Amino acid sequence: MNTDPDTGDVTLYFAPGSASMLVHLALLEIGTPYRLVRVDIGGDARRDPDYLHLNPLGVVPTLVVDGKVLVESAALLLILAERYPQAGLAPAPGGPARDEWHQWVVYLSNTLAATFREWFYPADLGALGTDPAVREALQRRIEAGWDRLDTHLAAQGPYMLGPGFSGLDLQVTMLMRWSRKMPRPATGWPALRRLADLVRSRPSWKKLYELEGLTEW
Ligand SMILES: N[C@@H](CCC(=O)N[C@@H](CS)C(=O)NCC(=O)O)C(=O)O
Repeated sequence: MNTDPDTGDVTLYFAPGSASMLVHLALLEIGTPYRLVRVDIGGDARRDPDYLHLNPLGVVPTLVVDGKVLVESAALLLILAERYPQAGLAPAPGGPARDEWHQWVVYLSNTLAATFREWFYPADLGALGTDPAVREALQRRIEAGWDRLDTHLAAQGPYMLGPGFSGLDLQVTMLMRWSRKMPRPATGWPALRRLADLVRSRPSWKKLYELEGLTEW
């Protein structure tokens, strides 16, 4: 772990380009000070007892807010959007788009992101994980997600909630990025491509690339 000494009362444990990217982007959009701690999810550092104490699954992200340990990237987006309403990551409670906000955050997390987890971590599925038929099924499920999102965006975009940006657009674009080396990357769907271009032109995206040392889309 590398620790940035510039601390705030928000600390994000992250790995470049991983699920922590959503939380990091949200923090950059919010503009609140935060401390960044890099976790080596490929090596032994992931099993660092101090980190496992924070997050028993040893995965990223973990967010510590005022001493409270919080996990699950989509939940962290909901938590941050509620804690910092002025950032406009979510539509206001009671407003017309609030239900859609909840619906999409959960869909993206429990369908698309969960399938990506099995795509990137075949061992989660035991011996079946590397079975070509299973790989193919996972690929098709991810592509079905792009179909669904692209249809939605073509009809109601350019952003997930219509004319205005929200945290959902960060979530979708992070997932799209994960598909870049797949046989059919998400940028092949036109309305998704348009959304990714909008999100990639935001200062938060550019800053994240700088801070996490990312280069390729
Ligand atoms: N559902 C969790 C998934 C977190 C997750 O699987 N993170 C991956 C990186 S994208 C990780 O830490 N992998 C390391 C490992 O499983 O060993 C979330 O969204 O926060």
